[in-house]
Amino acid sequence: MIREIHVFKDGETLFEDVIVPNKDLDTKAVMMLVSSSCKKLQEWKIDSMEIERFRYVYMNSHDTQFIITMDRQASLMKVHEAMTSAVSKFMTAFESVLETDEWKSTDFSPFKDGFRRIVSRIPVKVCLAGHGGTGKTTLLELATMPSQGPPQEYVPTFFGDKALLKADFDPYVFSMFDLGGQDRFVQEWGKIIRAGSLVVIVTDSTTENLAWTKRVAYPVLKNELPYARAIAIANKQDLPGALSPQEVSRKLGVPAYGMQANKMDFRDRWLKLLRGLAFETLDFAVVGEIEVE
Ligand SMILES: Nc1nc2c(ncn2[C@@H]2O[C@H](COP(=O)(O)OP(=O)(O)OP(=O)(O)O)[C@@H](O)[C@H]2O)c(=O)[nH]1
Ligand SMILES: [Mg+2]
Repeated sequence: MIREIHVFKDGETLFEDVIVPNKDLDTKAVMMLVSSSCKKLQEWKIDSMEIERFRYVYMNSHDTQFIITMDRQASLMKVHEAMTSAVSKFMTAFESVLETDEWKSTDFSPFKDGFRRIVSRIPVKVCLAGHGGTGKTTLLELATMPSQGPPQEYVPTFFGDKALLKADFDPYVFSMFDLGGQDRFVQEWGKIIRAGSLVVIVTDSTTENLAWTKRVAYPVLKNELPYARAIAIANKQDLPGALSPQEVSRKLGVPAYGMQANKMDFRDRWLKLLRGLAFETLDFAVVGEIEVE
């Protein structure tokens, strides 16, 4: 997922667009560091550096430094393409002003729309992980098929499924990966979830299911997506004996949110949770940092 872009020339900021602010690092200090490396790059070469769960992809053109901040976990290849499109777009509009002193008095803000369109073209990969029957496919359909309503029957998913989700997530579009949760499919997860940015751990809020999640799902997720962000869904809150979201959070070591995925009324809540995870406006965990008892 692309989070920010910064464009610098002669130590001045020409343009910046921060879609999801970075609360973990001192952005100004990081930008100084990255732009100093960026200045040394040959024209149109792309390089990158990683700090914690972030990746800074940079390019130097017309003595102008372009730096895109993304999640470390996401696909570097797609961001290379995005970088090339962004710089081309910027040059088409502003090449002539960059060649003289005119850039000092130019308004670069119209670049924002074009940049956001580029961001929208790379779907953010969201992985729904959890044991069979916990409600992953129900959640997928609750989000993506509002006219039909969530399924009431349990039809196990083979391997995995995916669907695009466009909602109130602008400029992001989500590609939802619904994993098959039966034990025989878990060994396939590694291949399917590669380069996922966001993980939703789905539980049916029972003690046995939480134990399975920690024993079987955690090793795969931690191994494959250590820098991804995760929340847990404490699903099936309507069933007698369901553990509360607080208990689920405590047992899983991941903030958990209560849900009843088979009820249409919960669609808004579900979309808000996804939005909060993408924009980092709710409590979440970084997969590699989840503590297991
Ligand atoms: N009572 C109750 N049932 C639910 C809830 N959410 C989902 N279900 C039902 O639980 C079953 C779960 O089915 P799926 O969503 O297909 O399960 P899944 O996690 O995709 O399972 P796999 O594909 O095998 O990994 C369905 O019968 C749903 O209707 C809920 O909140 N409460
Ligand atoms: Mg399923």
